[in-house]
Amino acid sequence: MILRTRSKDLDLSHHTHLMGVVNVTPDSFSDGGKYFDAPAAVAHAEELIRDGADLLDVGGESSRPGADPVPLDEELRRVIPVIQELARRHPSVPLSIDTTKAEVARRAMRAGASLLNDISALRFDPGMAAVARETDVPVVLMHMQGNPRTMQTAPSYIDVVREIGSFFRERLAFAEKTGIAADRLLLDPGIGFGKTLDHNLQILKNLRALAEIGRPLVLGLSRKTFIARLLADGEKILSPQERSEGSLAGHLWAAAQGAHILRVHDVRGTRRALRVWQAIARGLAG
Ligand code: 8Y4
Repeated sequence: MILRTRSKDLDLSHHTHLMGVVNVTPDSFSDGGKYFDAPAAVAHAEELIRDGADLLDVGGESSRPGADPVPLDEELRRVIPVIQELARRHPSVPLSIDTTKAEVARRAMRAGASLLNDISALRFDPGMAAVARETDVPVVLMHMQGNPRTMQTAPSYIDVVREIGSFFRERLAFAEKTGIAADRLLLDPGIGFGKTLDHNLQILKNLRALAEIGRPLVLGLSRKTFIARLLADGEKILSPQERSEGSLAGHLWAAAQGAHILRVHDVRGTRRALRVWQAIARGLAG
């Protein structure tokens, strides 16, 4: 499965790709806002590139449960300078823009981004499908029940894996109808987006069924709440930094089930663990 981007072609069949998370938000839930200003975000992104990130996901709107939306001008002010500088310094590293706003996506592509990561799967902004079609970039279609402000209130499914499968088929049909080529579409079950702990575990357990739809699977579970819940010790909820081993366990599981791209904070640790895991899976070094 080869994904063509403006920066480079990604051959997703040979190894699990790592998408490094570059948060450009003051309330970034796992980096404590350390990387808000553009030079600091660029420096963090460059560390992820050195650590072996295959691509980077740049986002300026926190998607944490309960988070408030960010106004357009503020989101642009955060992400555009970072994308511009990274595209100039690292033209062969594909940059994905994490946004649900068509105008942010359009300006990000002009600034050098080469993928669209829309957690609403082209549903929140009626102009988004046209931007995707016109810029011709690969698009991640992520599943979410509800919206980021309300999604964790009362997630409810009869069969979460089947419902996500139906959602994927509906969004693939919508995207193709608006003129986005099928070979540019990626799917993501949206761990934590309108899901209980058990929903997240059901999805991970049955990832193969979703991979069988035939489009590359993107998965984000790094430092998410479900890991803290599994590792909770009494009342004390683990901080994002304390969720690293749990995240790694989830990432290795997802890779084993055929996930193509993992959206991770700890690129270096995940890359090193995957190298060992993949050598064993192949029964060959190198
Ligand atoms: C619960 C806990 C819910 C944390 C959300 C979060 C994903 C993503 C994020 C993902 C794709 C986060 C932007 C960070 N998660 N994009 N974005 N897939 N494609 N939020 O799973 O961890 S936001």
